[in-house]
Amino acid sequence: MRRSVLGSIALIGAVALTAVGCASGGGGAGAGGDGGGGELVTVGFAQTGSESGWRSANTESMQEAFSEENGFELIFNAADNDPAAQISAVRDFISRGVEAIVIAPIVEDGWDDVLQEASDAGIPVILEDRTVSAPEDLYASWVGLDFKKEGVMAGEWAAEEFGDTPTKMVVLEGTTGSAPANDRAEGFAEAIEGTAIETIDSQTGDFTRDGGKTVMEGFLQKYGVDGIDLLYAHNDDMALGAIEAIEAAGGVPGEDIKIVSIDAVKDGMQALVDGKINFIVECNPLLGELAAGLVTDVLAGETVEKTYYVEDQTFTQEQAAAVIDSRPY
Ligand code: GYE
Repeated sequence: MRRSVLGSIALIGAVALTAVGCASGGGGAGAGGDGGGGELVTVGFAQTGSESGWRSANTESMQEAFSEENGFELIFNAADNDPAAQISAVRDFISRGVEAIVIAPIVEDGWDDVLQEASDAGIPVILEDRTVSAPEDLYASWVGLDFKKEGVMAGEWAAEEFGDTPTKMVVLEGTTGSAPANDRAEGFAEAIEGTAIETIDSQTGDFTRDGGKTVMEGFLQKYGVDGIDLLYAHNDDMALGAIEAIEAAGGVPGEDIKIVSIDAVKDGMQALVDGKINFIVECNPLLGELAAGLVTDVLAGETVEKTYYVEDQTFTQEQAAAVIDSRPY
């Protein structure tokens, strides 16, 4: 936990410095390292797709931070959750000779070759949001959230809530092979170890509302509303889809079936306030400024850390009601 706080403080410091540098440089990118003169720094950003409310907020945050006003020309690609298409987009950025590449990797595996190609071409890569399994020296830095800790926090709530009471749980997993799906599953499992919570089924809903709804319909057909006590959804959107399925099956979400999810996007927080979700662990999508600060620093030849964790918090129904109107996403 200490590491996360220090990491984000250090990074916020770096971003603040960068902003000062830009302002005194007369609006030029400053960080491009190619003599500047007001030229924009060309950055390719390979986004996962547009699967969730979290993703929309993340895309917006990135587009705002990598704006022309801030000295960047952003080439944006959203791969529709297709790992091969995302790798092609990165190859395209390399062949266009962008100055830096930012990636939100859909899945953890399969990055070694293309990261090596970027490295051979002398183009630094910054990862945001999700992590990769490739060796660390193939990218400059990563900024994102501690997904395992998010899973632990969700699991601790469930352990506290159900403890020794025999509990039948279903799980809506995120995209198979993605870092948040892997780590949120691992963290939750650790936290509920030794409790009477039993996972009766677990399938991917691909982080989408439709996916969550369809998979939950299947669970309900198989076990019935009465056969499920708890749903753990790896993100709010899948929980929201599941809520529709539970209501259509005549159940009361948040009562007949308790729900814990991760993200804390607006619609999720509203469902929590309405009592349809019981607990949410936050996952902050506002990573744009931090990613842009890293790109600037790396291009300026500054030393940066390999990993920067942004801190998350948790929300009960009362806590959500108190903050929902003041949250930016
Ligand atoms: O939780 C989910 C999105 O990678 C942390 O991706 C991100 C996850 C987020 O689709 O809603």
